[in-house]
Amino acid sequence: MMTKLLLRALAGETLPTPPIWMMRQAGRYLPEYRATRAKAGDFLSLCYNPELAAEVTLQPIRRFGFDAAILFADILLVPQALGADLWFVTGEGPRLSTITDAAGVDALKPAETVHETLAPIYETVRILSRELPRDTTLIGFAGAPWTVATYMVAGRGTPDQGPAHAFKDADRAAFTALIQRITEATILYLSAQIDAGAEVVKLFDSWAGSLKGQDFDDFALAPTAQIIAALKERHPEVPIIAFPRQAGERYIEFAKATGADAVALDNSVDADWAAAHVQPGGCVQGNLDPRHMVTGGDDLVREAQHITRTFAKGPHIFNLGHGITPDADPDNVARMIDAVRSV
Ligand code: 1CP
Repeated sequence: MMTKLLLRALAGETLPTPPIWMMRQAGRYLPEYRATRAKAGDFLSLCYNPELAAEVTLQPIRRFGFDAAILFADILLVPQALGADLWFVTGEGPRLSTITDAAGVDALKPAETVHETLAPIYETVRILSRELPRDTTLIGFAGAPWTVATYMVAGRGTPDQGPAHAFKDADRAAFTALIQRITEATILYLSAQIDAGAEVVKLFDSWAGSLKGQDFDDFALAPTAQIIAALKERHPEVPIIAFPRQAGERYIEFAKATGADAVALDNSVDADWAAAHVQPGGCVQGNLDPRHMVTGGDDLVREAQHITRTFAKGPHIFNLGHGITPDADPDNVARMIDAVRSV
């Protein structure tokens, strides 16, 4: 019998208490994470060190008893595996070599070679699938192609994804080839995570909200649907969560159009609207504003319980609408979990 709460919600079951986990639950707001990271050296060394990456994945499980653990890695490891240079500037964020034209896309490595770089990540997954508590579900992940492409084109995070839009508008065929290369690499990467023991996978399309109309169809929906179809063919039993952040109205069609088992709602989405229009299409995840993890208090409890009650009539996974921030107070995380479980 299937007992893990996260898997039951993803199978469409309406539960008395939703499973809970949190985006970026392993991270800088936790003193034990900061200590392990200091031991690893820099962020990328931590990602590629299976023992230490497994350790930081387990830290929030030990401290809070979440229903799911998410593999510790980063969406930008796939560009690196495809041949991009990647480094992290302390206090600023990731930097990559840029790709701005067809020649840059052609120079990328073939998708089949990504395992050479990503093998340590599969080892992290294997360690976790041995060491996690029996009731905790292991989530693997990757960035969705559009979001990954925005970093590969600009070489960094951008407020409006301007460089990726400029490339797409200047040479749609070359940009489509870039999306296709990332799509193929992502299928191989996620499939290997599943072979290593990931029980669920999630696709992070953090910048989906800047795509409109046909661009949303071509670069958010279509590649996500292609990845999901390929994974379902190889691993029909593994549920997939899609996170088309800031997709707005387009959340309504997203699960059906892509084959995702659940959609993760960002915190700009009104819970009552999503319960009426998105949840009838399947399981939803979300969507507490991460700022409550900083400010706490009665507002945190009220809002966490409002979300829990609003989604109680259908399958729901409690989560934040985006990642927890480094200035969050760990005590507020415990308060949030108590609030949800006492509804
Ligand atoms: O200094 C540090 O220790 C690094 C901070 C950090 C962490 C903890 C980065 C750099 N990545 C991560 C881990 C991470 N990233 C996980 C691990 C699992 C967990 O959730 O606990 C996951 C799932 C991600 C995914 C990720 N990386 C996304 C998608 C989700 C989102 O937040 O929108 C994105 C956009 C990235 C890129 C990235 N990596 C790191 C940073 C600071 C960024 C954002 C850069 C930017 O846009 O400027």
